[in-house]
Amino acid sequence: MRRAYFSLGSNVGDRGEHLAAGIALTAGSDPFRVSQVYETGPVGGVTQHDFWNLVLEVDTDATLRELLTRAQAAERSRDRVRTVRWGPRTLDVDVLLVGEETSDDPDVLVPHPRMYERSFVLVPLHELAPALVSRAQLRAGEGRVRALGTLESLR
Ligand code: PH2
Ligand code: MG
Ligand code: MG
Repeated sequence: MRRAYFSLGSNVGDRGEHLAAGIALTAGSDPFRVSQVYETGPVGGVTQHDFWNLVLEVDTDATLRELLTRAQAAERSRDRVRTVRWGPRTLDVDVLLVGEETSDDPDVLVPHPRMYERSFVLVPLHELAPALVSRAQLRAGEGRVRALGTLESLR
């Protein structure tokens, strides 16, 4: 059993509904916790709507491949269309960390190679697991982030 962390984001359509479906499909029947929802400015140079982002923590025996398959099934269930890299999307589910595991598989790099640059990942991850994000890392993160409250309170 180990603890896995995922970053979920949405900036097209009903963001709360997409995130709720993403949590359910990514966690499966494993125990999980979620951060608050954060409204975040788009990072990466593409002009687009603000995102809702959160971090999902799952205690699991699933392999990294199985977790990736769940994350991709969650994205497909929301009719995610891949057009512009880093562009608008109904649902993005990225694997951040899986216990102590590292992966250099190009399909799923773990730890996520950009997670420590992005406030929309660092702030909710720090909320759930303060020991995993240092103050210096929090300060170095890029992008505007504002806590909105729990997903349930927004739906
Ligand atoms: N995802 C990206 C690119 N930029 N910006 C915000 N605020 N939130 C995201 O989830 C996001 C992004 C690529 O996956
Ligand atoms: Mg992403
Ligand atoms: Mg992604």
